[in-house]
Amino acid sequence: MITKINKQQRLVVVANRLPFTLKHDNDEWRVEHSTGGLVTAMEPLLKNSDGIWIGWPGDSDNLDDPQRLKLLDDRGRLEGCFAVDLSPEVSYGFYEGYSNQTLWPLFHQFPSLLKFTPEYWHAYVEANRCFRDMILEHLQPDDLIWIHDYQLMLLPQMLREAAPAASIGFFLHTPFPSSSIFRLLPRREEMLQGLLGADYIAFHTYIYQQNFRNSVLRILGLESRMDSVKFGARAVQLDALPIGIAPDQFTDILAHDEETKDQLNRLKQRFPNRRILLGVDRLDYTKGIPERLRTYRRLLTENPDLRGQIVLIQVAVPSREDIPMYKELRHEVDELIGQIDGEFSTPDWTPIVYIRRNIPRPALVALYAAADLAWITPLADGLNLVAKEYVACQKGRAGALVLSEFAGAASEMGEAFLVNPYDDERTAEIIKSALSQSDDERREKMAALHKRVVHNNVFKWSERFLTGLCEAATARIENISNKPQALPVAEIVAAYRKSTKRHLLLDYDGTLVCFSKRPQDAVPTSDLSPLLTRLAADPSNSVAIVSGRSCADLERWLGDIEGLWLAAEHGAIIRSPVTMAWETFRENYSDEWKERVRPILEHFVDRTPGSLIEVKEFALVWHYRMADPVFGAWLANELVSTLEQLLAETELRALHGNKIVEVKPVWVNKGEVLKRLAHVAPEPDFLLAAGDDRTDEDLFACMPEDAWSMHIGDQDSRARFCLGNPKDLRQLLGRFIETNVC
Ligand code: ADQ
Repeated sequence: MITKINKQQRLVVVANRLPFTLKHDNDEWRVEHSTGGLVTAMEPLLKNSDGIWIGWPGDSDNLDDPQRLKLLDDRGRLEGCFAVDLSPEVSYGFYEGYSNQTLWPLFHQFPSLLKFTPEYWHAYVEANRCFRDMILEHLQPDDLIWIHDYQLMLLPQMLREAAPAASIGFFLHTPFPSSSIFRLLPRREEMLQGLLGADYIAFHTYIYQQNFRNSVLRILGLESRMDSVKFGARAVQLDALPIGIAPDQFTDILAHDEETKDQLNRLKQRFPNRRILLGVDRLDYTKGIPERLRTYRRLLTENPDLRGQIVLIQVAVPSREDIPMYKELRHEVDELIGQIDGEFSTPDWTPIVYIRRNIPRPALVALYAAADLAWITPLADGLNLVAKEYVACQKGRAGALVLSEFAGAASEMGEAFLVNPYDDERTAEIIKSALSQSDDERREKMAALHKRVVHNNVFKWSERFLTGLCEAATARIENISNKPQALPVAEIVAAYRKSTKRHLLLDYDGTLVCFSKRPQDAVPTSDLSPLLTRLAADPSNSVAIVSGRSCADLERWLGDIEGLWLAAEHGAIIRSPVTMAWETFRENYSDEWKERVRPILEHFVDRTPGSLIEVKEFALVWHYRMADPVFGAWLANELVSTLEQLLAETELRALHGNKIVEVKPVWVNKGEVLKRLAHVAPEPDFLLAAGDDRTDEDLFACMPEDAWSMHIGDQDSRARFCLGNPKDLRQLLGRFIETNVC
């Protein structure tokens, strides 16, 4: 199903950079327009929806200069571009610091280059806050917010807190690394939680999406489906959506621009009978430029016949030059090129032409069209647009695309010559064989690539993203209307006060007290026993603790409270405050089934380090909270299906709960406790049940429609109402007693 984007909705693009940079020279301020892929994709969308763009203008000095402010003000009014100003300290720590010395190396699998200082982190948080504030200043109710890239990963959750109803999408342009790399990141939990504020998160490739799911599981303990992850009450949709280019912007230049035609001719004249190999990159260590140069040296060393026959044109645009690593890279590249040119040059041939600057689009297009082979071998790259730009300019031509298998683009460009850039020997062989293939063979591959690049263009990409975002935001809104409503506290207190025959059924863990890492540590809080004592002492009340715990636990913690009903093991066994004896509903219950089931669970314990069996009177439970989460969940599914076959046509059921698989008779059900109380004290005029987990849903399902069923926490539930946490519930119970007293 394709949801059409509502034309009334305005698009708010949020990216680290605005589509222009502010420049200050000779006491004059001016704007320099950017022409990257993002600008190309977003500009038509913004025009169509009267949208706005929020970003950093690229300068941090003289922020209050009136001429500068006037210029920015004009951009806001006339073009809908609003600048987030950052002080020099914040912008350095945010951009050069945490973004580009912590996140960038780690996301590109260079953990040894990761640098972290708490000051960088604080600047990153502060910058994300500044972006949030600017968005809030301009936000309108139906806006679609599209946040871009790794610099703004905290922003979705910051916005969600400030504007809970906002439609928020996030696209990551870099790779998302495997969880074993991601876990090295200082402040990794905050980063994942920050992202999960979005309704919709998209990556370039399916692998990055799976890496993200894995990190969310291993670091936050959240299980997910292939395309969504549950975060609190919301489902966050996930997608793999490789960005495209605007092919016409390249082919039109090639077909009509005189300067381009001229440059193409000049290139042919300059290199007659020589094959052109082309590298185009930002000067970044992820792009694999030194590795490429070393491979080129090997190619020339091992193939003397190629000398004089080929030339490598390497275009590299300097970037992030305030970071020491980038300066070192520049020197390394300069040095390698000097060595290779020195070693192989002849009076009429230089093996490498090195252009270290940004070149205008017409010149770039001429190079793409002239190149016999594009050598695009990043060591890691989110996608790589250069590969697609080259293909766009090779329509009907016989160029060869040599592409690193570590560029995200490789997953869509199977007809390319795929290489591992770390293996210079094999890469050199593949380059040689690509050059020696017939034109027809190469043309055929290029035609297939070209078709896909044209089809999966940047406009399709943005349309798919916005469709995904709209669907995710709509699903969230529909979901909210089916959810329990916030408990009307004054109303329930008044109802309690008016009533004379009350039933209160309260779960224990996660409802009256918070969870602890070890179950034995979840002891009652100091206020709980006095509270329950006073509630149970009221002759109008029947108060029952309805828990999955054993009789022994409940007795140890709450057994001395007079008048309190205790229901252990999900209501399978109940202690009446009158007889003080534990009773079960079933007579003639036999637990000989445990002998059949237990060996199966033991087999799974043997296979799963960290898992264990808990033996209860009415249940056997396999716990895997301490096991590897992926392996544990996988085996849990296998265990449930094994048990389902074994237990078919018996009164036993296997349930996959929160890091557990529990086997118990089907009649063991918290709803039974309700019947039991009704038997002892029929027709209550105030009925309350509070719980937080799946087993409490059985109880909620048995409650009359007008009863006070309440879910503790904000997840989905059959309960009518929800309440924040155990402390809120204890406070509510406290208010019952006060009102009763006065
Ligand atoms: P980048 O790391 O910048 O982008 P890439 O996708 O290759 O990498 O885009 C580079 C762009 O700069 C291309 O459009 C190219 O034409 C241009 N360019 C490069 N060198 C140039 C030069 N010397 N002169 C002029 N133009 C030059 C990030 C991620 C990528 C992801 C993109 C888009 O790192 O993996 O593909 O975003 O999501």
